[in-house]
Amino acid sequence: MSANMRGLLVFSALLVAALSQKLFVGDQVLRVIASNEEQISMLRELDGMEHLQVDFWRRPDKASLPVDMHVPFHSLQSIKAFLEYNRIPYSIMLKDLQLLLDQEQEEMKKARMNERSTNSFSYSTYHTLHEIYSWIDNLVAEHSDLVSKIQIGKTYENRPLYVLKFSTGGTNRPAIWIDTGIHSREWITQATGIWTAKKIASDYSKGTIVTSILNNLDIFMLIVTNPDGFAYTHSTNRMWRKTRSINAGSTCIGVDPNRNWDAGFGGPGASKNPCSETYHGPYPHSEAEVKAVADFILSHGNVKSLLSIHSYSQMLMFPYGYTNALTPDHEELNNLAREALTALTSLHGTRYTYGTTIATIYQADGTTIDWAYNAGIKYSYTFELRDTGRYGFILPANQIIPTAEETWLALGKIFEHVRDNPY
Ligand code: 0X9
Ligand code: ZN
Repeated sequence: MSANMRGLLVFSALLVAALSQKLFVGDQVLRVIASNEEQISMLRELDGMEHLQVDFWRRPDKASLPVDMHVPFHSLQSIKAFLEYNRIPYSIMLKDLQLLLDQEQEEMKKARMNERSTNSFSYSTYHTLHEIYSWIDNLVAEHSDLVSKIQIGKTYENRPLYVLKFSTGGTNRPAIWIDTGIHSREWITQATGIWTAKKIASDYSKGTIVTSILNNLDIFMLIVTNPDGFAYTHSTNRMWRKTRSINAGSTCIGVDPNRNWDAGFGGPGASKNPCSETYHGPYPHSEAEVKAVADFILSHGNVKSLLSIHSYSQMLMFPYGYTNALTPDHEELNNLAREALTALTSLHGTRYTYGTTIATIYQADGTTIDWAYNAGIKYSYTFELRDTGRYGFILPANQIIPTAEETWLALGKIFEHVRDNPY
């Protein structure tokens, strides 16, 4: 092939990418350390300012906690000038977001192969919605005595929402609910969900803790909780977080599905601005995805634990996020979190912080676990998986298995506690 032709091919490959995928060439992620409340409020004012397009990877809350912001190339100069002028210290966490995304794409391409059974599936790769949905069908076919698929509703764009049910019988046994990927760009969470589901299915017959768990409890897993957003992260914008619903009176798309629940809805730990990444939506459960989960859980009526998996920050949190008030179960939830994390850390030394959402990360209103707790589901936790910011949402695929393995140890402690403490 001539050099000319090769050049043309490279050029057209770039063109194809440019036509569909949003590019992040020269975009940076800055880690900002505000030193007082005034600086925190200045950072907050950047949220949802449409021309700057600052995307908070970790939101401003208390001074001294780092704030991570993804700044597009076109506003990098003004943001840096703004920070320097106001003497807000920062460091560059990611120098060029697109370089990382290119690497991620390369790795996904390399791994394409035979995925016709859940044994040949590549658990150390990220996958598309289509691939995950066929993997779900394979898992159900291979373990039809244990695993079934339930469609609990449809998304805004009419995609099916599929829940995996792990059950060895009984009628409406007490249950554990796990959702991953409610924020679509948190790819490590769906990948961890896939590994976990396979682990549950293949461990059952081996006489492990899974056996005793499933002899007492059912497990429900919603691996792609936000399919519209997830499809969009693959087709168009890798950094998409929200749903894909249209907002009346705004050109900005989507609602934050982790601000849309009926628990402290609309408070200051969410945004009223449809252009913000934490927009709470017009009313509680306005999002089809949120409503489908809430309706399913309420109609089930016997869910005892809800585990909602996010990334990143390495945190394990429990209610509340919308108020500083402690729940009556605070001690028990706190002790169980500590025990779960001791197990998690024992595998690879990964360190987590834990506590209530509001004390650990920031005030967040209308979140899944606060709704669940108020609905009577005592053991409600949110995980923020790896890492603490080196790669943030673009966690390299070679960390999927170690992340899933360590998380599994924490999940096991929670499962056992739920099994041994019926209520
Ligand atoms: O802001 C959020 O929604 C969560 N962080 S994330 O980076 N994954 O977006 C933290 C909120 C705490 N989550 C729950 N209480 N469910
Ligand atoms: Zn999240």
